[in-house]
Amino acid sequence: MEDCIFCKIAGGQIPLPLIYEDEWVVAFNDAQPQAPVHVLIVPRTHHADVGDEVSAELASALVAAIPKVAGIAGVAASGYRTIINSGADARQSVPHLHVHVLGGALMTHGMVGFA
Ligand code: DGP
Repeated sequence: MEDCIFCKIAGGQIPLPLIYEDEWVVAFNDAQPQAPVHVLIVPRTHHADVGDEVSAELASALVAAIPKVAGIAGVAASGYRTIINSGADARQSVPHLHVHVLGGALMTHGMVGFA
């Protein structure tokens, strides 16, 4: 999709070092990391959020990429959290479906903070 930053990264128009890539997704470091490890897994095709229709193959590939990325990032054994933000209350800032993979340090018990 034109003017979508993640489409441009996934399509190579904005070159970034990729941590992982396959037929369905690319993964790269978040530009504003919120953990020692903070990787984004992004479908190559444009979907606004997790409520947008995706094929079973893409859904499967997106989930399958999570442990692969965690392994490459070195947090598979220590543990990691995955987050998919959707919409305004979740403060989704890039309207292209993506999975955050966060880890590298012990997290607090609470999963969310409210404004
Ligand atoms: P979300 O709030 O779930 O939409 O998260 C979007 C994330 O994307 C946010 O943590 C910052 C990151 N981000 C936005 N633009 C870029 C970019 O151009 N490059 C990279 N590496 N990350 C980006």
